[in-house]
Amino acid sequence: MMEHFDLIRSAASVEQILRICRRRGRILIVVQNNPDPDALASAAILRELLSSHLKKRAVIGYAGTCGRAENKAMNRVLRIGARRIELDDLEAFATICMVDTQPRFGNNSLGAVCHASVVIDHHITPHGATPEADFCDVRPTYGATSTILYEYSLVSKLKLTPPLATALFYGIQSDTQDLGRETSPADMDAYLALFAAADKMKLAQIHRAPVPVDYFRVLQDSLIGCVVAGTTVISAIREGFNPDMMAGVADRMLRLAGVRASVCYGVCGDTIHLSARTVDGRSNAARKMRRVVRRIGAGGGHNTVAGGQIPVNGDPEKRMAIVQARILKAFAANKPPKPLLTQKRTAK
Ligand SMILES: [Mn+2]
Repeated sequence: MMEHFDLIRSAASVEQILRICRRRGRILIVVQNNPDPDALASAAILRELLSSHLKKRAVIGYAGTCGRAENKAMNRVLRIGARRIELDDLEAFATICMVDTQPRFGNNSLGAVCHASVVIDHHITPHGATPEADFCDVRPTYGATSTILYEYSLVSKLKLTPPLATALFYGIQSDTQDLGRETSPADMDAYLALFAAADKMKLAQIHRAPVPVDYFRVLQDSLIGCVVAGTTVISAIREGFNPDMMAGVADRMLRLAGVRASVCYGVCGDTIHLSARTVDGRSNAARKMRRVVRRIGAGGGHNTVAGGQIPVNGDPEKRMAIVQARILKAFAANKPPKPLLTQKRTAK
């Protein structure tokens, strides 16, 4: 059952992490600006590990918002307690750990202003580099950082309470889309082992979390502005009150028959957030995403899942037009875009 895990590596990692975090001072576990379930679960397990082995209570923090309804529910229902951290708060922490993100990633603005002691992640570090940290455990073949943390729990004999098992299960489930995307054998082993221990009632509360009316407003907006170019579907959102919505829309639109790639971008505050999904890994979503954001933003990801951020810097409409043109160029090789729905756009 556990033959797919890299327990030797995990045991060495746990030893290093505990050695680094043992020093005096408070510990901050940094997740993405808009933390996803994989990040929240990974952070919760790391905090538990530090608490049980070092008797130190770490804070889980992010610089943006925990906006997606399911993620909010997860944070609350499973008592993860991740909270917003201001840049000024960073001084209070002696040791900074990062999970499911890396110091120079665009999805995490804390990394640019502090030194990370520990990085645990499954995203590729661009240009074949290693993250700038005292210690890192980066496994790009894994479908979820949660799987790495599950291995840590095994090698450190950490008892997983039902909420922690539920968090890890949901982290793997959502990052791999129920093992259907970018999944390694280790993810499958972890998922199966955790399924038995997960609290199904709490999982249901998370999966079916109530959504605000803005959710439907964004959905409508995404359909009205949607175009299909070749086998790529592109959705645009003018007021995307929460960056997580772009990923949800990109996922949803990938289901359109005949489509091989789905990109959604939208303005959220002073940033255009992008999310891309492809049907298979050969099209390399991350590389195309990096082409879209080149010199005007940041982005990356995996073969079939990618994300990016571009500062608005002026007129959002103009910027969106530029972004749309770049997406077309990178993902649809200048195929002419056609509106998805023929109905007339209703005046706002
Ligand atoms: Mn992840």
